[in-house]
Amino acid sequence: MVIGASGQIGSELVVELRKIYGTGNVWATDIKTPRAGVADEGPFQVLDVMDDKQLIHFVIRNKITQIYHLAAVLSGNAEKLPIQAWNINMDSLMNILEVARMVEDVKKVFWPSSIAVFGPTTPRVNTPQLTTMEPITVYGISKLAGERWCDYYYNKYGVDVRSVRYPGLISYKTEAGGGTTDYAVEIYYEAVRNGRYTSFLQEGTALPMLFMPDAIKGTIDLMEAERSKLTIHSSYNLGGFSTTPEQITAEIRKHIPDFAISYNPDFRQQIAESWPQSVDDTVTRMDWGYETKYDLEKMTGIMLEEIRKKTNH
Ligand code: AKB
Repeated sequence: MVIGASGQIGSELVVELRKIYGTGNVWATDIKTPRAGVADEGPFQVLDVMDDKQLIHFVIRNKITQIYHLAAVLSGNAEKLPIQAWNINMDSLMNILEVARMVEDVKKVFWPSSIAVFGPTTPRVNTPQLTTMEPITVYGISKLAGERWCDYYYNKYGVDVRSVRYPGLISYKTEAGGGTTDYAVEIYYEAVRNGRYTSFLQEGTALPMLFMPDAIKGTIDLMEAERSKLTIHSSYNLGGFSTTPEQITAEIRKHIPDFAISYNPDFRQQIAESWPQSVDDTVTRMDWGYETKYDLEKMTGIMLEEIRKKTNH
C-alpha cells in the first residue's frame, strides 16, 4: 500500500513496486484521485491517512502487508501554515505506526525522513549519520520527532519501520510541491519551456540531491533488506551528489547554450543554509549496500530529454 501515491515519489514508486509484486498487489492511495497514471493502471483508493478509522479498515480489509507512507507537507509550505503542517506530518505518521502495531498482517513500514532534520549547528559538509540535530523549520522538527517515534515503535513494540533521510529529489514525471530543493526540478522545466529561470536560492547554495531512479531503487532495496542487517531504526542518511544552482546551470548550458539564470532568493534561502551541503552515508552503504548510478551530468541529459518529450518542446 502506498499512501501519497500521486505525489513526486509515490507516482514513480507505485510503478516500480507493481513491476516487482504484480499490479494487482500494490494499492495506490491518495487524498485525491490523480489525473492520470497510478489510478488507471492498477488498484487505487481515495484515502485520507488522517482518518484513522478509514485507514485501519482499509488495511484489514485488503490484508495489507507493507505500507509506504509518503504523504507530507514539505519544508516551504510548512513554514506558511506551521501548526497545520505539524499536525498533518505527525498525526499521519502516528496513525500508520499504530496500524502497524495493531494489525498483525502489516510486516513492514516505510516512512521518509529528510536532510531537514539537521540544522545550523550540524556540520554541513559530509554530515555524519549521528550528529547534532537542531532543525529550524517546522518540517525538520516534524521529521526529527518522527524519527524518534519510529525508533521508539521499533524498540518498544517491534514494529519494523524503515526510513531514509532523503536529500532533494530530482524527477521529471511528477513535479515536487512546496519544498526548498524544488528549484532543482523547476530549473529544468523552465530551461526547456522558456530558456530562462529565476532561482529562489542564491548562487553558491550547495545542497545534496538525488535523481529519482536512485531514490526509488534505494527505497525498495531498504525495504527488501534483511532486517538483521539494519542497525539504524530511526533513519539512514542517503547520499547522492552535492550541487548548486550555477553548477546545474553549467550542465544545462551544455545542451541549451543560451540558457539564462537570475537569482531572487526568498525565505527558503535561510532554510537551505541550515541544511547539509553533502551527507556521509557510509553506514547506509555498509548495512544494506546502497549505491547510486547517476551524477549531475548523467541526470541533466535525461531530465532535459524527458521534459522535452513531455512538453513537446
Ligand atoms: C524539501 O525541500 O522540503 C524536501 C526535502 C529535502 O525533504 N525536498
